[in-house]
Amino acid sequence: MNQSTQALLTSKMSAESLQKLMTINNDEVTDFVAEAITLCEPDSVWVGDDSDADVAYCRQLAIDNKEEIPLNIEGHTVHWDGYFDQARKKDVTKYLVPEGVELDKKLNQMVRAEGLKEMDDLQRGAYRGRQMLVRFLCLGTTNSIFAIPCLQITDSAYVCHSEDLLYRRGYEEFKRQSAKGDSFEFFKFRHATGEVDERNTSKNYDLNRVYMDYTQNTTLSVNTQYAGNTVGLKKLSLRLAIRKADREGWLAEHMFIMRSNGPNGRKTYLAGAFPSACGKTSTAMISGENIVGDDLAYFRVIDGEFRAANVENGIFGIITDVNASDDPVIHDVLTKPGEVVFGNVLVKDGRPYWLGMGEDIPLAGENHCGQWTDGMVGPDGKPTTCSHKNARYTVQMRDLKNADPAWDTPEGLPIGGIIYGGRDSDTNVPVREAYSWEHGVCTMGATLESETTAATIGQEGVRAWNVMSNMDFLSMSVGRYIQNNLNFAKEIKRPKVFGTNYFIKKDGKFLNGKLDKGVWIKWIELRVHGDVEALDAAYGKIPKYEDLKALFKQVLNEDYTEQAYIDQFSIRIPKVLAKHDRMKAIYDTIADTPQTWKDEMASERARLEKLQAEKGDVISPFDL
Ligand code: GTP
Ligand code: SPV
Ligand code: MN
Repeated sequence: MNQSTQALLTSKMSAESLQKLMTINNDEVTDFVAEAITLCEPDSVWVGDDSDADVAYCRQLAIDNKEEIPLNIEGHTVHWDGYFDQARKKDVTKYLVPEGVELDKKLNQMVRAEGLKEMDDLQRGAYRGRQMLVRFLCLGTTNSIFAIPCLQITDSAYVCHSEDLLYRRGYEEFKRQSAKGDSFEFFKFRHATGEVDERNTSKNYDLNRVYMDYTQNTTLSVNTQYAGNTVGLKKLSLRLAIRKADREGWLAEHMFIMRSNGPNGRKTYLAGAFPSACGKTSTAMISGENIVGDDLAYFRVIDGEFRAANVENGIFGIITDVNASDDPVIHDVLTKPGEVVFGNVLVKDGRPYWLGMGEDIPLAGENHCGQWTDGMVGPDGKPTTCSHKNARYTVQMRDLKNADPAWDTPEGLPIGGIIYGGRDSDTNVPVREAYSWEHGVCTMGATLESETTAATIGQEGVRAWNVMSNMDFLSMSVGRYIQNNLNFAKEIKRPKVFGTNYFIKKDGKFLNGKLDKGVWIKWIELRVHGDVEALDAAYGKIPKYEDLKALFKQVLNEDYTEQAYIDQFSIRIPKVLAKHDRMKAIYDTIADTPQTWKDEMASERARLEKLQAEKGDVISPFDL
């Protein structure tokens, strides 16, 4: 370290903080810290390690700073994001690309030098009068093949506190990797709160920016509080991880991982990709099954096996509709003492309330609008609700009673099935199985469509293509990403692939209850092991009536009628073909669409057209 850097660090931090930084002894770390000090001009700098005392410091600071307000129950706090900052904002989220480079026409990108200049201007002096916090964390289990060390710089204690709940501590990991001598790869995040109002929400939200400088494994964000834009290890890191995985031959996915419990104590691990707010947490939390992770999964081949690890250490989950009968485990955590951060719920007399909680909700209180009363119109002229639809909670895995005891295994868990699902009101059956890995990846993963939700800003309910539910986080060309998925399991025993749709409707009403997914998962578990037969529906294999009837009885103690089966599992060939047309139109514009994708789609179309010629447009599953 040169003398001026040394002088800069010494002038801003305590001897203790400096010592922590020096112990890591890595120039890239020191430079990133020094650069942030020079640019953002904090009053002081605090460096944290893995000690409980440092974790407690951030937690308390979030309360002292009023970024989190304590609630009545011990350990519970609420955090506010601004009215316009309730979700990820896609139009200001961009990749910074070197001049002349194009990642993919479908990705939001800008010239790196321009983006860096804009970000520097927005973050310059942003820490004045504030403390800069430096934290070391880890994606995946530390000291494992999945581990990616991460360095977070921010002036938000809420960001640090969230990361302490959601990720593994990483200071010792940095020390360990640093001690090996060679430089090692880690991710770096610099977030600046920017100017805030009395509720600690950004005044200059129109200047919210989230930029990925992937050439430096760095992300930069400013003028936002919503965790999806600020917590570096969540979606910001996913965008970097997808590129790292591409370089190293593994996969970084927007997926839950769960253990489904089969007959005779059999344990089957499943992973599933559903776009934001389409059921990952709800699936991983199904009663009687066990959660491994609910949002981010890394896949690696280890000793010839397809293995998956939860990248995270907690859940940043949607609170809407969480209630005692549908989600007993989460509901329990949210109503008992223990560490919980609520975001953008309604608070009245120190108690949180939210949409779909199954209780009477006060007609006034404090929420994402500020002081709120029922019937109030928001600053955008739109009607408001008691809590935001994308209101969330943050909790740790260790507090979940249904966490699989093996969830944190350093070598990950063996995957038997992969599931792709989206919000689809009129096309796909609730569950079907692909004929092969290639068929599944191409016709279920790469063609995933979903109706947009409140997890991103913009109109809801618009059908949008969302490849593997990773479209928002894709940081390279679509064709290459699909090819990587195809290649990944080439040489090994492949998981079976399934497509689900929890959201099929008839006459505007959902055909399934929220708990029905428990039945689809049990059917998937049985199919992974070939325990039940299935019917060929030309675009995959679907369950037989008698198997579902038995499973509905076993899982939900419900009688599943033939009519329900017909309504849910009829093959709507014109709708499926229309989807083929939409996909063809998209993939025709992609230069590097894999040949396998074209072949799989062409043979599926031929099978569907043949079935249509034989049996008509809409085919009852009893006629297959
Ligand atoms: P992210 O955290 O944004 O990645 O979302 P997620 O995929 O984990 O979604 P989550 O499971 O939290 O579900 C989001 C919303 O979908 C919740 O408000 C649920 O009530 C609703 N939902 C989940 N499953 C079902 C279902 O089977 N049917 C219906 N109609 N709604 C569901
Ligand atoms: C999602 O939007 O997919 C989430 C929440 O899981 S966040 O990424 O934090 O916005
Ligand atoms: Mn997500």
